[in-house]
Amino acid sequence: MISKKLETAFNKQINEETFSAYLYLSMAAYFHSLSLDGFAAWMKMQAQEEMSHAMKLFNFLDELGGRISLLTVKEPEKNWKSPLAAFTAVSRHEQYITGCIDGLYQLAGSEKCNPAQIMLQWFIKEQVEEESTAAKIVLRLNQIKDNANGLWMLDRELGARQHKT
Ligand code: OFO
Repeated sequence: MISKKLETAFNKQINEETFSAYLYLSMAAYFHSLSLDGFAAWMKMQAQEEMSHAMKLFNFLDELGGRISLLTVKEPEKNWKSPLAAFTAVSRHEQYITGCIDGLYQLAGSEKCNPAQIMLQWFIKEQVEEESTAAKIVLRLNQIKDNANGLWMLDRELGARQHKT
């Protein structure tokens, strides 16, 4: 059985992950508007990954006998001033999500919920990867600056992203 406090926090995290999916889909639309279809494909894949995170939490809360309660998903931004600004926003967002996961993990500890702590270790590791990937792309975009060829090459590279196995 899961405590009410932890149940509420899990429901909030389901909402955060769903918002992440929504934010990245909005970025996909932004990149399509710039004809950067590789960037857009990367974002669409990221959005799918975020929905799989939401579902992991959803299924886990259900298994633990918690009551799932879906909250309003806020409207994401629609425009960024450049690809660099968009990926800087990704990087900041992932740092924010890491903070949410860390808080949830600590709450699972103080509520003495070992299964939740064990499950959340997967998310802790995942956040290391999410932050590192975003930081690397921000670095590349900073190096590219206004170089159209560099942007085009990165677009091709990001478009080749494969689903995680
Ligand atoms: Fe779910 O990791 Fe990003 O937000």
